[in-house]
Amino acid sequence: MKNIKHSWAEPYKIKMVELLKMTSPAQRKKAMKEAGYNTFLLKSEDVYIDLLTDSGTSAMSDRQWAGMMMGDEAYAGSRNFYNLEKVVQEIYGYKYLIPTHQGRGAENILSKILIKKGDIIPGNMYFTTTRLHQELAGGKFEDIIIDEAHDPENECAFKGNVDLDKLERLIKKYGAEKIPYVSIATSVNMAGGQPISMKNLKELRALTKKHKIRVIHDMTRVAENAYFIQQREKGYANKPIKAIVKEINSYTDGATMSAKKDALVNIGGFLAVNDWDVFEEARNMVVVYEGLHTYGGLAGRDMEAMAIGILESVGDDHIKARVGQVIYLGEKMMDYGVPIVKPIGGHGIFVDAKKFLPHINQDQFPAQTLAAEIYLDAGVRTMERGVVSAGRKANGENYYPKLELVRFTIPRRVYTQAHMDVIAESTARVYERRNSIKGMKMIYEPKYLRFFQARFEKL
Ligand code: PLI
Repeated sequence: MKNIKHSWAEPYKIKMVELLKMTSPAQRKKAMKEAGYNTFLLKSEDVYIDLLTDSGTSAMSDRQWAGMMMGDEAYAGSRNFYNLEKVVQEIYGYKYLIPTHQGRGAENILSKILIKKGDIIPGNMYFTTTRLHQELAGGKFEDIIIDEAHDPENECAFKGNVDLDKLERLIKKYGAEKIPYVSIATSVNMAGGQPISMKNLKELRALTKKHKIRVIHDMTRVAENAYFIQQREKGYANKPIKAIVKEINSYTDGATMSAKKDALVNIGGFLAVNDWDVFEEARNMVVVYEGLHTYGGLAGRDMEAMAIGILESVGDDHIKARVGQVIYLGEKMMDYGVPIVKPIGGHGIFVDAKKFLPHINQDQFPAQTLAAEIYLDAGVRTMERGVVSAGRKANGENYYPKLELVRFTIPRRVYTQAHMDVIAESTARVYERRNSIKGMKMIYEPKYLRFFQARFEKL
């Protein structure tokens, strides 16, 4: 009896379903060609299992939908804003809240307020929209994540950690006055959903305090990070996710949030800060870019759904099943020999396209190619996270990231274990015929965030 394992299961049952459309290989071939071999340009109707992103794609609960009906759509002072403000203060521990339409709305406002031309913004790996807003505000991003994060095979438990020596070197080189804040993400997206440890956060806080530098937290996937701290870090095994989330935030001065991920809503985000002066400026600026400070581009009902979603997102059972499903898929892929980023991250499986397609060099877009091939096999939509996503430097040169990945992002509470089986099997089939796959060339490139709209042709 001792050896019978305790499996996790979803802490919910299904009340409503959305029917999926199956496609034929010929339909997929046509759709992919029309989409310029960019999975972002596929019509969702042509997709069977959609793993493009976990952003805005989660299933809301009956309580969240009930909350939508309680929307107070007053232009100013909506009841739902005050509910959300209370939840942000109680669950996340930040003092002042500015709602925004989504995460990048908060990044825009924060970057404009804190960054001056010529400033340096160190961070634990770039994120596409975050870095772009820092650059548009006149700043330069510097990567200070530990080297292990750039190695898909390295099994370090906290690959999202900051290398404090790298940060100290930047402070010495540029001076603390040139560094408006350290940009810190929990569950580092581009590294494969890798967590930062509490110990590292505490050390970062101590170092930045000494130099009077703020720490700004991209808390888009903070609950998933908290789960890894609970599972892996000494002293946290018996702490609830809620307490861990609050402790993480306590080492930072403010946060930008895309509530479309952890917080289980289809739209919404916010900026939250502890500093009154920054809040005052943000409250002023939000009126220009988003909407009044008590709605920031959202409907009252959206804010209510977000408030309820935040409460659900820090439930221990919720997060165990959420990350459990991701780990289930990752282990299946590894059983088939598919090369993935290890350890398995919190929001998806990141397939190592350099290892999968070693015969395609980075100028021929191995990850973009692989994402197209995965779709062609069974209609599973994934996304490139490699040289296309990395974009170009200010001088026009391509960034060449070490990581060339295809992201299989799992929406929360949407797909079943059987879907995970289908995904792993489809990927294994593509892996079997990997030697016959050829690279691509880019035939259209937009100026900003090119991965969204670029078009390709097969070589
Ligand atoms: O998509 P937004 O504007 O709500 O959020 C931007 C954003 C900020 N930070 C991080 C870590 C993100 O992952 C993020 C958005 N991510 C998307 C859309 C994704 O597919 O991962």
